[in-house]
Amino acid sequence: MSQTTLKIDGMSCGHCVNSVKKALQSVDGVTGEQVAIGSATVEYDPQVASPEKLVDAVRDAGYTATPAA
Ligand SMILES: [Cu+2]
Repeated sequence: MSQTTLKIDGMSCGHCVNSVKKALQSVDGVTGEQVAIGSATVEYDPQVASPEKLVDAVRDAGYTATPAA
């Protein structure tokens, strides 16, 4: 398993946290995520998912994600 942290812009409340959580959970290969306002830490199977896919999923949900490296 790999773990990455994303910086997320555009989140302001618990609703945003839930939206981002759902978006991350919808990505194949994601096995766990901790989401707070402004950031998310995601555990994923690197054979299936990638930081790029996580960023895309968050972007589709309407937020701006940047890998925090
Ligand atoms: Cu919100």
